[in-house]
Amino acid sequence: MALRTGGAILVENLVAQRVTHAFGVPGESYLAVLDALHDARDLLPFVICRQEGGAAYMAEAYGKLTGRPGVVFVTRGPGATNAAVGIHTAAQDSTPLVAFVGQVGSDTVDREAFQEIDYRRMYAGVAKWAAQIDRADRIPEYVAHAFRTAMSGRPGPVVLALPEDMLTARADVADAPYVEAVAAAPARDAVAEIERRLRDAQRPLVIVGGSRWDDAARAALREFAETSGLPVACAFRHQDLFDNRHPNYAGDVGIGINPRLAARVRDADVLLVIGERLGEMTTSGYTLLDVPNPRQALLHVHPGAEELGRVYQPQVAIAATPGAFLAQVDARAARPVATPAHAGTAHDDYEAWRAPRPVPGDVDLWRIVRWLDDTLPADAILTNGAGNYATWVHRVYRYGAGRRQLAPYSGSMGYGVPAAVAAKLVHPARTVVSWNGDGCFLMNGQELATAMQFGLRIVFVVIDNGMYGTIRMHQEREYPARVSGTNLVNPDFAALARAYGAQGETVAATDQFAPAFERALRADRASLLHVRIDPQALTMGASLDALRAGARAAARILR
Ligand SMILES: Cc1ncc(C[n+]2csc(CCOP(=O)(O)OP(=O)(O)O)c2C)c(N)n1
Ligand SMILES: [Mg+2]
Repeated sequence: MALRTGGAILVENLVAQRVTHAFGVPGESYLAVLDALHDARDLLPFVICRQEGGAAYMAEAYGKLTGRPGVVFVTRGPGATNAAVGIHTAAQDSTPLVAFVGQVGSDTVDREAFQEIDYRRMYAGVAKWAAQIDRADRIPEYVAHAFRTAMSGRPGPVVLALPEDMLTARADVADAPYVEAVAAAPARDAVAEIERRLRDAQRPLVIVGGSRWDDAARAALREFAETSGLPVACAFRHQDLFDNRHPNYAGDVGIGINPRLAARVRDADVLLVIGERLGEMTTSGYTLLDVPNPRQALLHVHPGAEELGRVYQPQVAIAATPGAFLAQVDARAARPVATPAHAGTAHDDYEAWRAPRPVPGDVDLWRIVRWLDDTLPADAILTNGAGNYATWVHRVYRYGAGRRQLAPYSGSMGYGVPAAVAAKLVHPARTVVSWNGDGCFLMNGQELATAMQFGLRIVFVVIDNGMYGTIRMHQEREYPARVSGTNLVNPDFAALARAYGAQGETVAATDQFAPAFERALRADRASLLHVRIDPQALTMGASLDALRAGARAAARILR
């Protein structure tokens, strides 16, 4: 009999799932797991973080990049509550993630013992599955089920609580085998119906998004677009599913959408939606399609059957992964008879939308991001969180064809730093750029210490406008000149980076950016560029003063 502790059984089952990195913050609640991780340190490095929010975001980004669940370990109550932001992001972003949470022992459970929470109830509304492993001999069963659940259908987070005495108990049990996501493939007659609808369409559009894409599915999409001639738009923060330089690329259907693209979605007669669940940000707040009966004929392909018809009633609904659908659909049969030049016009609209416009101040983010677009390699990974600073990369930088975008569909701040840490760990040879606002950066800037500890040469950029600019933008529109809760007094971010041991530089004019960025790329460690922009450069189109004047004028008209 080979008796192992619960901690050892758990870690060895994660190794069996070929997990390459576990992220977390330690707690005395799961010392037995830490001890087992010591034995497994060559196979399964434990990436020690500085806050569980950062750790959970890293696991989420790992899930986005690999399609396999990111693994995060956190302690009881405070650890579990700190981790919530990453678990919620995994839910909204449909990302596979498994969170392991320490739990009080069965000898004190239900007394509200120190840091005790029932995680099944706490995460019931957020996680795909929240459970507790009460017996060490059932760990392999729970881990395999958790991994399959996190990856299958519409992927999402699973939370497993680990009672302390269960982790130190010993059991003799076999490890579970490596599990894969459950395949979901379409029925042939439904695919034929989609081909027929597209063939007859006058103003068709394809929208892609969601998870469960892999390189083969991306390549199949490209081939499908080229052969069918259909224009392809990417959903909010899924801009890397299709090469943005491709003549069939129509732009991103997200926040601050190109009005011409919005019109194209609204006026489409046939919409083929692959993998995307048509969330609020992709539909301009549920306005681009009518609820529940869209005017467009909606052909909806999504791996989670429960997402089909959840808001919009499709005319054809297919529960399949993007790859399985694209492998079956015949692009020649789907080629619309009536619309040869359709995709080219859509791409021209996209190019016009990303053409630079004047901005106030000495730092022009339009030109800086265009330079990044020209310069970054074909396999670069760009991460960001939430804020107006992100609109520049979303609109000007061209993703896809190997370039990856790691950005929260959940619209959560603080993602850019930890996501970059995960990206550089998973892909050490690739250029990783972490793009942050001043507000966003300080939500998880402490993970700069993690980047230093693990020797990760990431380029962090902080776009500093001295405010929570997005909220200020809404504030100036709704309550002009009544600034409340949005101004920030910031540290010297370059000096802060140097204090962490990273390279730090300040950029105060457009022309300083490129040489500073090149120095950052050449550095032997992480670097940070503190880019100070004019607070007037609040949005890509309108200055702060213009927003305020516009809101006041509108208020006068209403009076
Ligand atoms: C975790 C979290 N808290 C609050 C918000 C609300 N929020 C959205 S954008 C934003 C401001 C972002 O500020 P910054 O990073 O400086 O970017 P800016 O808009 O100034 O470019 C806030 C507070 C959010 N989306 N996520
Ligand atoms: Mg800001």
